[in-house]
Amino acid sequence: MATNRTFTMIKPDAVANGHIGAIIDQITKAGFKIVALKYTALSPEKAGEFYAVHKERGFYNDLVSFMSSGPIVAAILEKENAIEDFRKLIGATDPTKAEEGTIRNRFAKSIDANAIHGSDSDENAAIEGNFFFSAFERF
Ligand code: 3AN
Repeated sequence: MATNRTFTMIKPDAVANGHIGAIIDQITKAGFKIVALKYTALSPEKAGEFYAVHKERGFYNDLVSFMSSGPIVAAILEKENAIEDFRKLIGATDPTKAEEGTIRNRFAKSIDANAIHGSDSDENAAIEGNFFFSAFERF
């Protein structure tokens, strides 16, 4: 398993608000190497599949409709200690609690439209990366 890789999505709110470039800049300046990158969109079915672990949560339907509301940027990133360091870089799920200078602090508007996703474990990073990318799309 790729212990130094994480998976991210720049969410529809951050894409719509024109923050793709600034977010990728912050990610690469923090030392993450881009292994795979894609500008795409999730259908409601695909978003439901991606967030299946949250199926029982009250916010699931809103999350699925938000995540399929517009294009996203998906990426696999590589760095030593990638999972933990990337979670630090993006900040808390609720942007009002996200530390100053984090991606969510800078670009997120609310807990559901929170600009960016970051995997929470090596196992999920591999599952999420495989959801979007074939072996031929990784460098
Ligand atoms: P994170 O993205 O910080 O790992 P998760 O995995 O717990 O957070 O939740 C997945 C996504 O579900 C979040 N990125 C956010 O968009 C949404 N979410 C989580 N908790 C809530 C909540 N209490 N209310 C609304 N949306 C939520």
